[in-house]
Amino acid sequence: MSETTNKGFTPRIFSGIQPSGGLTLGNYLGALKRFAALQGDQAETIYCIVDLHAITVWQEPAILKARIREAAAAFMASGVDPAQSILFNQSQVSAHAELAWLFNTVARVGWMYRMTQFKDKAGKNSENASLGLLAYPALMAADILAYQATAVPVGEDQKQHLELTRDIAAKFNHDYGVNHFPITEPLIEGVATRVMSLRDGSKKMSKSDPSDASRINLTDDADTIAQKIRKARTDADPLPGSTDGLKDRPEARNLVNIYAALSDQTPDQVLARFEGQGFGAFKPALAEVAVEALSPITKRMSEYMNDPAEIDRILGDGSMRAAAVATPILEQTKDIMGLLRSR
Ligand code: AQP
Repeated sequence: MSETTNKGFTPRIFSGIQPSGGLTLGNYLGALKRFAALQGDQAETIYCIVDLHAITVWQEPAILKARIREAAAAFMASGVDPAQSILFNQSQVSAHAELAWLFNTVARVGWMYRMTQFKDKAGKNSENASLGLLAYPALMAADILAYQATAVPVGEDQKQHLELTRDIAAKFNHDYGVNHFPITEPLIEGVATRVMSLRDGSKKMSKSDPSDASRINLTDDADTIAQKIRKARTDADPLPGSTDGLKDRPEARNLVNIYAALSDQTPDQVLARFEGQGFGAFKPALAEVAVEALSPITKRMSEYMNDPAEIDRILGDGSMRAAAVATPILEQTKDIMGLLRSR
């Protein structure tokens, strides 16, 4: 691969979330909270509800539309300001799908088959998975590179897809002898880059997990949050004084990390306070912190959801601003590839 640097590219942050279910505490801590925090830094921030990704597995049309609006409400309730950032849904900006096709000709089939998310989601019957589920990472590369984004804040689970985006950018630049796409940096930071299921410490908390008890939804009320935390799987031992003592205790480590992320502390600070105490004491304290952090978000979300026309207006406006950035980059890409443009 040729040497490529990000010198000369405008610092730009892009990230997205699928409206494939109600958003969870994992999406909040791994993504939304950080999206909001990154605004106003030196980089432009562009945030997207990736509805074209969501349809790689079946979505009921009537429910999908509501989920797109609900995701927009969650972004704004978490602090993403549509005046400071570009906020839109992917299917309203056709550059994403067009660039994804161009990248389908750059990416190799073998790269796609290696993706663990494809293996997990396609399961044993992968012949019957949609072609879109296999090609998903090429669309994700297009999402990012349509804006020549230099950095992408994501949770740990998206690391492999980000590496594939970098491979596509590098191969494109090398094959066509250009420095057209940046080699995007993943921003995987903090203690909550991989929030785990409340029912199984070896599984990621996920909006499409069949068990609602496995996750905290951003729409859950205070009683539901407290009840889910009370029933969360743990072990019988008291909490240790430092994170070294959590090594072989995935469920305990997960709850301590959630507490730390919600209260902006380090896990060691949390353990210094709870050392020697059991989950009978820790869980109610965690529930309190979770309700305190999430209930203002839930309240703001429902206020936004009361005005769907305003959400649609914001997404429409964001789409036009996003297209204004992406369209010239797409056109340059076509020129580089030798595709004729005569209008
Ligand atoms: N459990 C998690 N911990 C930390 N970060 C997480 N993210 C998702 N789950 C966790 C981050 O949220 C962003 C959006 O993810 P996505 O909606 O594109 O898809 P996903 O990663 O596949 O999330 P889900 O909730 O598991 O969705 P489904 O169930 O539809 O597959 C990403 O930055 C992700 O890292």
